[in-house]
Amino acid sequence: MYDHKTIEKKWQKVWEDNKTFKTDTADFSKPKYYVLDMFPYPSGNGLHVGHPEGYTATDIIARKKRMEGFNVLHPMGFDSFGLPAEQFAIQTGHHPSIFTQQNIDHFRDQIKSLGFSYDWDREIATSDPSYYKWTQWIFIQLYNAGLAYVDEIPVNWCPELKAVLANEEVIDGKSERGGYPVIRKPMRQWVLKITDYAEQLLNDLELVDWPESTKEMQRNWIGKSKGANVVFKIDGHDKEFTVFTTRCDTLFGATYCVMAPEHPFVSDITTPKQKEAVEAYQKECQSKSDLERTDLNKDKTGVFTGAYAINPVNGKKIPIYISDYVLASYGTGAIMAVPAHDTRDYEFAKEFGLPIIPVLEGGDIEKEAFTEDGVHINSEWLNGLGKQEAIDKMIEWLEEKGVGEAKTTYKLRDWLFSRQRYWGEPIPIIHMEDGTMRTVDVEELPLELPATENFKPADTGESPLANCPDFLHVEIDGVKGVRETNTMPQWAGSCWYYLRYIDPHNDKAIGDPELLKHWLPVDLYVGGAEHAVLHLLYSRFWHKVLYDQGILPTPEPFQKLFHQGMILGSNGEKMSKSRGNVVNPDEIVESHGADALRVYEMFMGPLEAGLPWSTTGLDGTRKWLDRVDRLIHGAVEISDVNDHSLDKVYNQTVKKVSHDIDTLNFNTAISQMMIFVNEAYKSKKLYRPYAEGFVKMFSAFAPHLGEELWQYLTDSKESIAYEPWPTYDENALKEENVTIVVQVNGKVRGKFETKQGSDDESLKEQALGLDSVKRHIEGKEIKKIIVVKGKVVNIVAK
Ligand code: ANZ
Repeated sequence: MYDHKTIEKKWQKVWEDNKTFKTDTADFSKPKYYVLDMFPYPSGNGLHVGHPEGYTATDIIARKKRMEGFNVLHPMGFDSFGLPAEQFAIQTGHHPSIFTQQNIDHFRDQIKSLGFSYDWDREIATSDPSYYKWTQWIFIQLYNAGLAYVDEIPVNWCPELKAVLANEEVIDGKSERGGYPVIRKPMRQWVLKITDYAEQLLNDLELVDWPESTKEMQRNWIGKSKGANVVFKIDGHDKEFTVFTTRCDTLFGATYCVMAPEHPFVSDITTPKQKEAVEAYQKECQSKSDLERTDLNKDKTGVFTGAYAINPVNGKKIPIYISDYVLASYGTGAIMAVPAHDTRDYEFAKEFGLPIIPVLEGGDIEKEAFTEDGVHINSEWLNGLGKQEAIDKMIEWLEEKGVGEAKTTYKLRDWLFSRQRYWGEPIPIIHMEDGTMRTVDVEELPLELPATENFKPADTGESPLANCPDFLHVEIDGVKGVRETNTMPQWAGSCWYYLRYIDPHNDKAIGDPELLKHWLPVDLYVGGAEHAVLHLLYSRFWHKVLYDQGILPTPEPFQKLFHQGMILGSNGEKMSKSRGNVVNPDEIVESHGADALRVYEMFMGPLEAGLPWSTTGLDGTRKWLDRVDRLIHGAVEISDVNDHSLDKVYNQTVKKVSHDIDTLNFNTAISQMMIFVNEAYKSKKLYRPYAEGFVKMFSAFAPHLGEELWQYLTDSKESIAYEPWPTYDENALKEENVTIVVQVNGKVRGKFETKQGSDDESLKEQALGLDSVKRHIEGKEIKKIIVVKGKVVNIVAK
């Protein structure tokens, strides 16, 4: 058994001392390859066995690309602002900055113990002022471009966390982190206008090589919907309101309207008789999340406002209700209800005894809404038309009468960007006494977080920074002002960190434009699918803004994206402290070694699959590494003469391993290496170039043992990291025999069958062995033998 503890430490020290994996990003002489991991949030729990899964995958690719002659950028850093550090700090009384630094140090040690080939000189932490200086700088660019604004809006307020959460952070009415209840509450907030980019974010998904499921999630999140706005007058009021509908062709079937309980008209139009019921209902809805409200299976609830709308196509008076199934934040916050053809409207109409008028032929509206296509009926001048024709005709009519228009709506909302928290980037804005707002001068960045001990959020939702008078009060040219006290959400730092790695120490710009131009986009990005609509949408948005400003050279940040699956507990359930099934990577590094952990995680199954941990599997992997170690260390003869016994399997192995790494099929690459090792043992002889080629491939997976074996095999003092990746001979792979024609002095004298890819020596030997050939060279001297591979052996004899 090889001594993993000694050799792993040894090689980690060599790499560190020699800066083996330092990248010169200004070296444009080689093709570039930028391979990126989603950087970790340095939690107090330390590294999880899930982290090394993606990190090993990218490390194998980085190592292969280096050996193929690419200039590889493979960095690592820490997403170190955010709620958990602050929660922990509040619970334990430790300052988040100290706690975060300890966690980063611990994470870095753990990551280094796994032998990843990161360029540590590029390490970044989002909570480092030299980093967040540029996060603040980007915010100023957004602000100056009119993409950051303040609004009084109903937000997702989590009383337990004392924080406002983005829609993306609320799942089933609970906070994504912690699972605490979330209510709706109006508050003054910073918002980023991601909606301005809805169309580009949607269209440019075409440009990238991403999992289709992730693209689809982004498409759904953006939620483009083509339809029409229709204006309804309110009976007895001079007010009118607008509804958004995707089916304006069903307007003749609209038998009532529904406003969201928060719709600004509700209090005005509600009759005195209905007031009490309406207000009680509004209050009830406050605590429900959008998701709960739109749940299809939920019983429909609502209240009549007492007011009536006038249907513009037929002048009919139809009642206006409020109901929570209509969301304030989508479309116009009001709908026309067509119960005959919309399921939710149907249920509501049944519940409240409202008329149901079919306007499409088909179905049985006694039983349920008919939501399929049908020819129009009960619709005067639309009768007989199909769906699209009727929609077109209705839009034409609405526009002509001035009571509506074609309209495209998006589900995407502007990004709620402020948090009432301490542990985040201060928003670089000053509110002046004269009512104006200004950005902090760029020369003054970073606007550092004040070092306060008083970082607990207030119950009011006011940010802890409001408790720091030195931070708060400023005077500019004699005018007093107060700083913005909200901080940025955790997503801010991770929106652009991949840019900073390219030029991490630049204090004049986010990055040198030449370097950004050379290195963008990221060629391969690997990380969890849970980021499909959060981080991955936000960073595309920022990237596009900076692209539009000419700061970045590409419209998209990440060319290829891959999601690794989750490593589950041995019981097949998610690893969690409460289940007691968490595997600690430190223990595995200690007991089996980092190489074993790496190879095991890559061998568990397809990278994208969720797979259960198995201790026997890990033991088996370690045994295989020992077998490889013995193979090179004398279990078979390493020979300088090729006996050809391994020609085929070696070339097959190079081909398959190379291909499988490129397509991230690491498990099958390992299987192929196992086949090679078995064949080598059977053959008892291993041709030296094959041993070397194998060790090179192996070193991408198990770099410590790989280096050790390389040193033993070649006496090289150099790291294997920049040795050329092995190549293979396609001919050696061919199964079929070929017929070789043998000529003597230009005349055909015989032929023979032989294995494809046989080398010249063996072809000559076989040719000279033929009886028909022997006859023609008898007594002559062989001057020359010319071999045309796979075809002819030409013997010149005199
Ligand atoms: C009348 C109608 C008739 C509708 C019909 C559908 C079918 P998507 O595709 O998701 O955009 N709607 C509009 N605004 C809403 C809101 N704020 N809250 C809840 N529902 C809302 O859906 C658009 C459809 O959802 C709209 O078209 C509207 O109902 C409803 F046979 O209008 B429809």
